[in-house]
Amino acid sequence: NCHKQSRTPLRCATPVPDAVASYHAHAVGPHQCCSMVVQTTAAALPTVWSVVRRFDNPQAYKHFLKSCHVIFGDGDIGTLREVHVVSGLPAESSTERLEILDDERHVLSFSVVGGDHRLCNYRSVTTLHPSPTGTGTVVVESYVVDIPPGNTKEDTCVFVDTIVKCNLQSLAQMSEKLTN
Ligand code: A9S
Repeated sequence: NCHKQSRTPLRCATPVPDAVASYHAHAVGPHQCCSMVVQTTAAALPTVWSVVRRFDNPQAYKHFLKSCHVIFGDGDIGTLREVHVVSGLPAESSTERLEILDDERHVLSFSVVGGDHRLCNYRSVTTLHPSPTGTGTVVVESYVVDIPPGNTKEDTCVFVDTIVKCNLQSLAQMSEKLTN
């Protein structure tokens, strides 16, 4: 039972390259929180992107997911997927809409539009950047989400940051194996 949030002009701070900074500048409502996770990997950007861009196959690196079915669309913006979650989390399933898929700028964004879980109005943006050291890739993922009733902003960010960190660590590991 998610409600539409009225968005205030508050913005999430964004220490990322200028070209993609606007993608990570979320409008954050009064009962929402936002955060960002950065992960570096030795894997080449095209390799990492080949994993990230597969909106139909998030369970390849998101180990909290046990299955994913595309329920509408063919990979373009607006495609809907339904993911099912492994046991042990306060969630069963999530319905997610592809919002941005930019193969030139390496940007993927999806929003949560339904399902059986507590993360109402979740939206994330993932961008890839060539590492400033010359080899490897920097992955930046930011999100905004409603603070569930009974939780604090801090709780919510710790919970979601933990999931996103696990996902990005697993993405890095997987991409490094594909590179070698
Ligand atoms: O899938 C992601 O990229 C990120 C997150 C935070 C996903 C969260 C989740 O899918 C669960 C893992 C099931 C946890 C949702 C939407 C709700 C949860 O409670």
